[in-house]
Amino acid sequence: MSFSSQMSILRLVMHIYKSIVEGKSKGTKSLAVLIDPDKVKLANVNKIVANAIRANVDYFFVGGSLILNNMLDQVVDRIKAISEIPVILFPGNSFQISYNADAILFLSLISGRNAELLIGKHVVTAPYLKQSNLEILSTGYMLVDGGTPTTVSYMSNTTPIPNNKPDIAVCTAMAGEMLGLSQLYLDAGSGAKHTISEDLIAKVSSSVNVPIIVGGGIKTPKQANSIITAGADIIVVGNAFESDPDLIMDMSVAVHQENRNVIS
Ligand code: 1GP
Repeated sequence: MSFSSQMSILRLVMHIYKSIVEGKSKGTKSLAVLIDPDKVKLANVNKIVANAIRANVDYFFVGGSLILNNMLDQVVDRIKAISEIPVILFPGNSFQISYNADAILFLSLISGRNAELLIGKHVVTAPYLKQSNLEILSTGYMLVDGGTPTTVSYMSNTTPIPNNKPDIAVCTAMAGEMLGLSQLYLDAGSGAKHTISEDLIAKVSSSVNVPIIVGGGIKTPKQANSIITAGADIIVVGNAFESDPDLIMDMSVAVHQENRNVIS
């Protein structure tokens, strides 16, 4: 196959990344609802998805640090059955692959020094992903201290970047971009006591060109709006929506409120 045909196939396949990059270049902001198959009851998925559709949510992220109940496929299928919002896997380990999702965050834990999570697991997973139709979103995953030990820091055996050390985050982000990672995910971890500081987000955002995803501990529309204003392109919220699915609408309004001005 010629290089140009390969590139056209790549362009066809990479429609989610294309929409993320277009959003970034226009300055529009997005909201992702995180559904953790371990925490959510299947019966609640319908309500979360219905609220997300009404609120014009941009993406579903599905995954968690552990998968205890083997519900990943069922949760993905339930979402896909009732909505057209793209479903992106956010895997906590190499077992968390559902071929029925639209894309996968192919995460390299660049804030840590655990070789398995930088490249080892990827070598094992690559042939499975190659056989799938999943869009692969190479993502530099940066764990930032959210004020409490999280499952992800324990499971990954890595130390998060201190929230008050933006220089470390900036250098890590620049290195991730130079290595060719196509986006960065700054995560304080699910259930973080406090969100990633606006100062750190702003400094990272102004140091790289790739899209920035931010999550962990976001509970209020005000917090989401401050994080967006600091420079995040996509906000991820999980826990807060699991406790109160009706919060999705207000959070979506807060994230999307400037988009209308950008588009018009
Ligand atoms: C965790 O960024 C996500 O990896 C979302 O965190 O569940 O605290 O919203 P919360």
